[in-house]
Amino acid sequence: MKLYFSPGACSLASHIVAREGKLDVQLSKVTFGDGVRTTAEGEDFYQVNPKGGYVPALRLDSGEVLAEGVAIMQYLADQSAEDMMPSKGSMEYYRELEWLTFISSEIHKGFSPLFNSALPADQVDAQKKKIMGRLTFVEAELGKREYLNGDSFTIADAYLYTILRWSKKFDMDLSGQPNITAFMTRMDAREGVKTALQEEGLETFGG
Ligand SMILES: N[C@@H](CCC(=O)N[C@@H](CS)C(=O)NCC(=O)O)C(=O)O
Repeated sequence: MKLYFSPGACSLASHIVAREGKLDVQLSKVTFGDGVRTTAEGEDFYQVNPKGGYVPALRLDSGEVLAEGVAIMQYLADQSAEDMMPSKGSMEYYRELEWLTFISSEIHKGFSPLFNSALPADQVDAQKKKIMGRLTFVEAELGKREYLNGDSFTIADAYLYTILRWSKKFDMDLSGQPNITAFMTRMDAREGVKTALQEEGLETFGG
């Protein structure tokens, strides 16, 4: 399998799942240029992911390409012998889907407008306030357990960690959320996380 990624982007979550799952996944770095996106192998990335040339995308051994981080992470978890996803049909499974959807639509896509450097300052402030509001719920939940869906790592943790790394880039202070901060530290220490960060040339959240 080959994972198309951009360093520190949301594709890091799929990368972490691949490494936590001890899977044989090769990497292909996508370079974002002006109207051009090229893979490490020189392919036109818009052809690899025709939905819009965004990362992550996973090329399966069959040659087929799977896109959308939430689908990729679940696919990788299913390929792995590591337990990173609750059993289908259990209540924990639906909780996992609840977390993945919440992170995708409420947190990940809450951050997305901030990457537009032309966004007016009042909208930047409003967007940050909205994200911090969503994090109030996450903070309370992480006070009850070590990871989002229990006391062991699941794919939703990789996703939350990846997105919350962006808080530093946008000067959002998480120190008032001790449970979230402890979660980030816990994630920083995981072997799969350290490997994925090192392969993307990134520092841990704690630095
Ligand atoms: N719906 C996609 C969105 C992925 C996404 O937002 N990717 C960003 C990086 S974090 C990207 O490649 N953005 C470039 C673009 O949208 O043109 C998913 O959940 O996987």
